[in-house]
Amino acid sequence: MHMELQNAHMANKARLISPYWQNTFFLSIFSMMMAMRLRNQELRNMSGKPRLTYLNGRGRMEPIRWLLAAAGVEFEEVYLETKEQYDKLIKDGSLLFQQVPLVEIDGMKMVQTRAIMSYIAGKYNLYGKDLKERALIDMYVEGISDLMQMILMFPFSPPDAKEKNLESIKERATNRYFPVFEKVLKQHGQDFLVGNKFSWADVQLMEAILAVEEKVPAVLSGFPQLQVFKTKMSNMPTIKKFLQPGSPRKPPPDAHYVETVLKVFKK
Ligand code: IBG
Repeated sequence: MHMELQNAHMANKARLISPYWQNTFFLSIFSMMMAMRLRNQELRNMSGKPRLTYLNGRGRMEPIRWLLAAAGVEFEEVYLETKEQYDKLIKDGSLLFQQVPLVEIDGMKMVQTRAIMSYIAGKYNLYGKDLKERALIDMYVEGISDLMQMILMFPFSPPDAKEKNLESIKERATNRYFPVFEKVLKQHGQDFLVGNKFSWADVQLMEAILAVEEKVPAVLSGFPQLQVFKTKMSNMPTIKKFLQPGSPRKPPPDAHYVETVLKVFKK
């Protein structure tokens, strides 16, 4: 009898205890499953499409769009329309220097246009075969970036400076930058700027040619090599696709775009 009582007592105790053990057991299974799900999501993200966060316009993101498109890489875009969206990115710690472009790629939150593009160029074999080719690509890309910087700032120039700034773009393209690439292409007689192979420099030059032509339609008239280069680039399948309507390529900046930039980044 005593034994029976004791057994009954134990059983009661076990019943009292069991919900607790059940709870912790299910809780740990649940958290393990959640952790696995998160890890899966992370892995899926890492092998998934890069995600670009910027305004719905060219600005500093456009050369990145060009490079990804030329490499045949699809990407997703998040457009900043309000200051609140931008402030939230800063608050979340997504922007290392509180600036966009932001590109989420391979599990990284990358900022700084130049770093982003070097990574993409390296990853997709558009960055030369050795350090010296890479150095040449860097020089060409930086030169073209300096020209593009003038085009980038143009929509923000005050009305009375527009004419003068347009003239500077034309002058720099014609007398400083385009002659360099005309000469390079003429000298080696190859289709691409560096190493007889399609590279980041070609993509950057193609973008610049089209951007300057939008402002100065006859700018290539004295550059026969660049005309041929432009035609060949336009026919590369990935670039051809990017130049077609409906691609992620953005239109030239308009008044609404300028307004949005000023609104989003207002201090
Ligand atoms: N060195 C950085 C890079 O290359 O990524 C500069 C990035 C940068 O200037 N980002 C701007 C920004 O986030 C947006 S592009 N500004 C907020 C801040 O507080 O600095 C702005 C821009 C446009 C067009 I649009 C021409 C020039 C700049």
